[in-house]
Amino acid sequence: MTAFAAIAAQLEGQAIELPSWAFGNSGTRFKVFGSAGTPRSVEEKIADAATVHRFTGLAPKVALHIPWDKVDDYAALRSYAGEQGVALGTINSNTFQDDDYKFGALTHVDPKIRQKAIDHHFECIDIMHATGSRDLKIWLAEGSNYPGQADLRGRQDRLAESLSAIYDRIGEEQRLVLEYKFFEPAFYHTDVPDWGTSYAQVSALGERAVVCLDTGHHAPGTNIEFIVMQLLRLGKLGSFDFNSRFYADDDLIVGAADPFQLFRILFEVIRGGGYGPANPDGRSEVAFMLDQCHNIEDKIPGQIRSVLNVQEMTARALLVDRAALDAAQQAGDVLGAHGVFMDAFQTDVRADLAAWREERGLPGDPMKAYAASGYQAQIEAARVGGTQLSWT
Ligand code: PSV
Ligand code: MN
Ligand code: MN
Repeated sequence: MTAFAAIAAQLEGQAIELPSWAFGNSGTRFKVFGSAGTPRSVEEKIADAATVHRFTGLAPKVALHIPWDKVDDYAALRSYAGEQGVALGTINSNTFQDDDYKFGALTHVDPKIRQKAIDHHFECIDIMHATGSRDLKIWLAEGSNYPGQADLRGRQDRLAESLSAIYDRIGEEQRLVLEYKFFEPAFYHTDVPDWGTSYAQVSALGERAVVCLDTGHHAPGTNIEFIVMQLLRLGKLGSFDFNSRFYADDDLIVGAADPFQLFRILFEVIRGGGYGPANPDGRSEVAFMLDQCHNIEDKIPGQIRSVLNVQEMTARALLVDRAALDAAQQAGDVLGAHGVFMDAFQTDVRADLAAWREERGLPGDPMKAYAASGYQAQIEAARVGGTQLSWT
């Protein structure tokens, strides 16, 4: 049996949730470029996400951002997604685009503004009941720009109180997932800047509160796989927002900037039991999601490339000979252990994965198959008139 054949079964059932906002136009503060075929409705975003799933078999769910994806009838949206072949996934709240939140939302000094932000999360929970979603993901754009501007401790206490009100409202089968980010839009301090703060806040809430690790939200040089290991060890890694960064929160295609880092992260995920298909019972509570924007490239192939990158690095991480690695580590064989690790990273699995896909009725090369499918030309011709959706 080849090394790939030995791990092939563990690729079965891998699922990577797509963000609805990846299909809208996006850009930087300098310019948002429009592109032909961009969705004009939530339904068109879902249809594009379902297309990524059809070509890859890897993306069975779409995450929504509220209010970007606000509709009147979420049950109908759920049925529409089902007809397209996908399910609705994580519901992301949004407290970063309302003037009332200039000085904070869940941390604001004014109880009326805090309650408004809490009510927004209650609305998200109602939506989750209609969409069948498990996770409420909270990222807070809260902080301050100048030393002395805010009472850091008071804000942390108010955050704990607000989160507790939200947590009390989620259903038995639902989870509260708290994302951290070290800076931006606030530049001096951020209220949930790191995994430790997120961990402290969710630990105070209870079992169904967990941490979201967005790979783009760390300072340069941070050992992200160490954080992955620690959160898994503590039973608090809830989900990933995958993307790539060179400088700050770049939101580039996962695995594009630093494929080796993605490999190291996925190795720790597997090692720590966070990758279901490699576990004896085939289960894991860690959700894989993308959080990306496609500013200059076509969005659907951008998402196809992304999920393939995650699958490819998962396969390579599964190839690590754990017994040999363990033996070398125990023996203090520094270069031997490193060699075992690098052998797996440097294995080209692309041909094996193409064959694996074909065996399952999927295109061997999803990028090529999408380009040849005519879908892009079809949406470009059909989606004229109306307003193209953008990231916000
Ligand atoms: C914030 O930078 C973030 O990573 C959060 O997950 C938001 O919900 C998302 O970006 C919006 O793209
Ligand atoms: Mn994110
Ligand atoms: Mn981000």
